[in-house]
Amino acid sequence: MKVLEPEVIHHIQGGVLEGDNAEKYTKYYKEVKELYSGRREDDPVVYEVYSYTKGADVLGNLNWGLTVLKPVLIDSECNMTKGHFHVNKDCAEIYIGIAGEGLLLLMDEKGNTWAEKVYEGSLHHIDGKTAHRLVNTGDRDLKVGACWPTSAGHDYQAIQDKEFGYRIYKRGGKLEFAKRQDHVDELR
Ligand code: M6P
Ligand code: ZN
Repeated sequence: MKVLEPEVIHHIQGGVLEGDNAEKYTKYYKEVKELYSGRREDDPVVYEVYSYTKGADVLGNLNWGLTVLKPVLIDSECNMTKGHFHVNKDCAEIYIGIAGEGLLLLMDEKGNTWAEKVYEGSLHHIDGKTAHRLVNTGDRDLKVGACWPTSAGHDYQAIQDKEFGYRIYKRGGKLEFAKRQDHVDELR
């Protein structure tokens, strides 16, 4: 029997994805500056996303991803990913906290917004109809692994049309949750 080396290695302890088939993109602050309420003059890296898949066009196949969210503040607002709904609402996703501390901001289709704490070992099942955004509330990189179907697709427009109900700030070491003006919590 042939015994092969894995195509990609996820160095869980302090590392990232490594291998010819691992992909990576880097988001700079200026590419996503409209996410935040305040402004910065410089242009730091805000997050990196690594991913690995095979046969993305085969229904039922999966992606593995790693998000590395930097511990930067934008005028006291905690750094966050863009966040998205899935285009295909039948596709759920699992997140696993790997390092750092943060919140997984979740929003249903009505706009109800809540959060789950993220830290090493925390597991999060994200329903296919629920928007999801990571927020780094700690002082070091927040690393989160993710597994989702290749057929899920990212719907960013729906988030621009109906933003998450809360912004998260850190002032004097304390978190503050600011409800958006037009937001009404119906369920939670
Ligand atoms: C995780 C997964 C990816 C997602 C990435 C960054 O790795 O959910 O699908 O692209 O986080 O999140 P976003 O696309 O919302 O910026
Ligand atoms: Zn997703």
